[in-house]
Order: sequence, then C-alpha cells, then structure tokens
Amino acid sequence: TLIARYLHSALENQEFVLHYQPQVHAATGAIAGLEALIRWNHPGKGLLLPGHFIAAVEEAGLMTQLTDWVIREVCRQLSAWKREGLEIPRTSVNISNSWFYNRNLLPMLRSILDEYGLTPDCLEFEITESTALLEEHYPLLQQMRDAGILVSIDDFGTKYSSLNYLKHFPVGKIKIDRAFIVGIGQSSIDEAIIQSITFVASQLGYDLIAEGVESEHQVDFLVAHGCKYMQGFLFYRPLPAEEIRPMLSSLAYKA
Ligand code: G
Ligand code: G
Ligand code: NA
Repeated sequence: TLIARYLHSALENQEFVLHYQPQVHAATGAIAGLEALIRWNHPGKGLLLPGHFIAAVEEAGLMTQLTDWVIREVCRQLSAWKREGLEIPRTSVNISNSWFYNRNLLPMLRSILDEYGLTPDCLEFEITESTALLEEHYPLLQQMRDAGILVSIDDFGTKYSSLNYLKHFPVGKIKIDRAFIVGIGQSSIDEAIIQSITFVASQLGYDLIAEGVESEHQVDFLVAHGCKYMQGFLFYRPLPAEEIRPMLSSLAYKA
C-alpha cells in the first residue's frame, strides 16, 4: 500500500507521537495509570489514528520496530516527568503478539528501564487475543510478571481464548471490552456477560478495568459489580503529553 511505503521514513523522521489516556480508580476518580496510544503525525494528512495505519505496519513487518519505539518513547516521557519531580503513573503499552518472538525481551526491557532510571512497576503491557499467544510464550509472560511488569488482557471477552489465557499465566488486569460496556442499560445479554467476567475475575483475584466508559449509568453498574478501574471519554480522552502533565501530582507535596 501507499502508506506502507512511507512507514520507514515515518519512523526515521519521528512522525509518530503518543497520546495518553488516563485510567482512573472507579471509587475516587483519581488517576491510576495511563494507556499510551499511538498517532501518526503525517506531513500531508495530519494526525492519523491507529485504525488508519496499524494494519499496514503489520503487513510491512514493522510492528516489532514500532512497538520498540513506543516502549522507548514511553520510558523517555516518564523519565522526563520524573526528573521534573512529578509522580509517574504506571503506563500501559499495546503489544502485538509478534513482538514476543525470538528475542531477549527481558534483558532488553531491563536495559531500557535502567537507561531511563525507571523501575519495572511503571510499565504495563496490554496484549489482545487477536493472535493466539503460543504456549512457548507463557514462561516469558510469567518472567515479566515476576520482574514487576504487568501484562494485562485487552478486549477481554471478544475472542475465543479469553478464559484459556487466565488458566495459563497470571495476568495483571482484565480489560472489559467497550463492546460490552456500550450495552449496559441496553442489553441484558451484555450485562450478563459483564457479570460473568466480574465473577471470574473476583474468584481468581484479578483487577478489572472497563474501557470505553461514557456514562454515569455505566459507572454505577460497573461499580456495583466490583469493577475497580475505568477508562473512557466520561473521564478523559487520549491526550498529548503536555495536557497530561498538569494532572500529575508533584512528589514534593506528598509529605
Ligand atoms: O488510539 P485509538 O483510540 O484510535 O486506538 C485504536 C486501536 O489502536 C486500539 O485498539 C489500540 O489497541 C490500537 N493501538 C493504539 N496504539 C497502539 C500501539 O502503540 N501499538 C499497537 N500495537 N496498537 C495500538
Ligand atoms: O482497545 P484499546 O484499548 O486498544 O482501545 C483504545 C481505543 O478506544 C482508542 O481508539 C480510544 O480513543 C478509544 N476510546 C477510549 N475511550 C473511549 C470511549 O469512552 N468511547 C469510545 N467510543 N472510544 C474510546
Ligand atoms: Na489497549
């Protein structure tokens, strides 16, 4: 595709930028974390959302390179905030499953964290179920978890392997897909699915985060069913780093 041809130069010319969407504690509304979401600042077309280029990135075989860039950029940003004396929230990065293949991931992550003076608890990975993770990846996921990096399951409930994942490695959070959240107050089927997810999560001791929360009614339903974290336009849209900065509390004020 046309886009694929420009991807290499886009990486080189630093045309990608990250926006950050805050994730909040349902109980207090306080910021609990951020999700990094990539945008392409295309010289001709303006700011492009991932829906316009992620598939092309995959096809061009550049996903691993792009993900490496995202992780590095998140670390650079967090470290800059930290040096300003700000409290840095755990930040999640969307990982495509091909990223897990054939590399010394853990040493690579440790060295990036070291380079930026960060600890593993500032990172979280969101994996989707869109490509089945292989059994050979489970030990690596376990090692990341042991090292302090959370690995959460995105779009939970939408793919066949959902429950199977929970059986094979300890996940960080379970992220309830927006498709079900939309149905709260509208669809008894969606509500029943959410309730079954919250039941499984509570039995296994996993935290839940709802994505795409847009109304108070959804919040009430989710809180009533034990969902601890939320993310959605009702709270915050994905925002550029400059707009996140004033929301971060200063370490100096925490006595
Ligand atoms: O940013 P937006 O809200 O339009 O996100 C659309 C989709 O693109 C989301 O499903 C998200 O998971 C995906 N996405 C956003 N940023 C990244 C990224 O850095 N890497 C990958 N692999 N997917 C991303
Ligand atoms: O599934 P994933 O986390 O990758 O999805 C992130 C995507 O969802 C981004 O495109 C983001 O802009 C979008 N998003 C985040 N919150 C909301 C919301 O409340 N409503 C809608 N419609 N989209 C949202
Ligand atoms: Na995500």
